[in-house]
Amino acid sequence: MRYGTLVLLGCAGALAAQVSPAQAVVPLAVPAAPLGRWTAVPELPGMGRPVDTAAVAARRRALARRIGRGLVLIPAAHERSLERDHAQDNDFRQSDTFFYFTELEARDAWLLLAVAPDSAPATLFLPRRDTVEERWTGIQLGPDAVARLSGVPRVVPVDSLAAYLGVARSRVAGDVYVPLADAPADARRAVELALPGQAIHDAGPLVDSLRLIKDADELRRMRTAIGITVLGHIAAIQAVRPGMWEYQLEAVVEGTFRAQGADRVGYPSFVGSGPNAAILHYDANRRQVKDGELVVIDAGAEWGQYTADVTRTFPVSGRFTPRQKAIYDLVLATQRATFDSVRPGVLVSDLDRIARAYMRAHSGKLCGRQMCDQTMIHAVSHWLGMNVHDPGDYRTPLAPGTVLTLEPGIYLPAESLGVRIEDDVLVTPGGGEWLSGRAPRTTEAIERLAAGEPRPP
Ligand SMILES: [Mn+2]
Repeated sequence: MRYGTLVLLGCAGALAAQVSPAQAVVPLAVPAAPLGRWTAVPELPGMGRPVDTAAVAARRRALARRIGRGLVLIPAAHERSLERDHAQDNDFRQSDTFFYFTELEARDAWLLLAVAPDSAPATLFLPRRDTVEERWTGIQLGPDAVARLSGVPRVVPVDSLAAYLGVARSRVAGDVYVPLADAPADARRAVELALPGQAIHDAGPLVDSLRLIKDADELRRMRTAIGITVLGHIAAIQAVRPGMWEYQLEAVVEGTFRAQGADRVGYPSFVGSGPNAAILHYDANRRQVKDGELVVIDAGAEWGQYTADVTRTFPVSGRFTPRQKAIYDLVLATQRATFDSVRPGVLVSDLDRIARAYMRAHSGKLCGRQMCDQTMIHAVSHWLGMNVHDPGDYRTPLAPGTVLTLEPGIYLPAESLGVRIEDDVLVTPGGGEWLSGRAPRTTEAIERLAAGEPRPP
């Protein structure tokens, strides 16, 4: 993607004071009226979660380095509508891009980065607190709390955003970046109205490329989400009995997620038994599980905006049949062979090829006339992060800090049999690290867990 020539932006008011003195910045007069004043509403101490201010500042600097010069505008998410959207368990989830650069869960906010070659001061634009609304939905993050949490000292009311941008536009012609795919539908229009005729570039690919390498704070969040997820899978393996309903297993998994502090599920939980185990994205979860069948559970908790993506397959009876174990062990060995190839420099397409080659070489007559890899109609891996299918160019070689899934499967609908094993793997300098390895993975470990025996450490 080409970004063309980037021209310096203007910086408004106190924003300009944050730009290095070496920069030739035209001071911009911001109209007084639209700025207004915050209403003096007391803020609850400790509102919002702690922000790793050093991490988010480093991410903003990394984006600024990629851009060189320009204005970056990143909108927060809107509240969802209970009537018009499928809000389900939450009526708000922050935009991933806004969260990446702020770690704030403020709604309807904007982040502005005024990017010059050696500085990129940030300004947060925040909705005014609405004390009437707060009686319905709770105390909102106000400017003091946001400045304290975020480490961004410049917090101004969002209704002054257009004035800020308009003044900048009147003084300096500069290109503007907005993460178009990860922005509310009306965000582009808002920028166009504030800056008529302004070329708007998509910041998405740049942001996505940064998000591919997880920093220490992101990995802490992912380890938390994955740790919670492992407990949910363990609880389901312990709970399953013939005659249960798939939704009851779903309740065990998701109940454990919530009991352990998950914010929500990272994606709809898949609980497929018997014939449903061979359907890839079955999430109705309405069937009664029967003795002798396998259950596939693909479920991940979200914590702190980051999600896990883990799949376990286990027998309703607590014991694998020889046939189920044979299929299971080929999937498991395929996953191990693929994991052994994880290291910096490798491509996801290499892993897919390695998985399929291994499965094919060891198929024998296990899957009848076809080779077992022919039943694996999905990719063996994808990026993981804030989104279960995290964005990012799949031509990017693995590097330390990349997190991806490894999820081979064999699906035999004619036998009402499906097996998928999915784990989350961190790429390290020397190879890979199983992040979800504490969820039992061998047939022996699963049978021990189902039998109520303590798991080996
Ligand atoms: Mn997956």
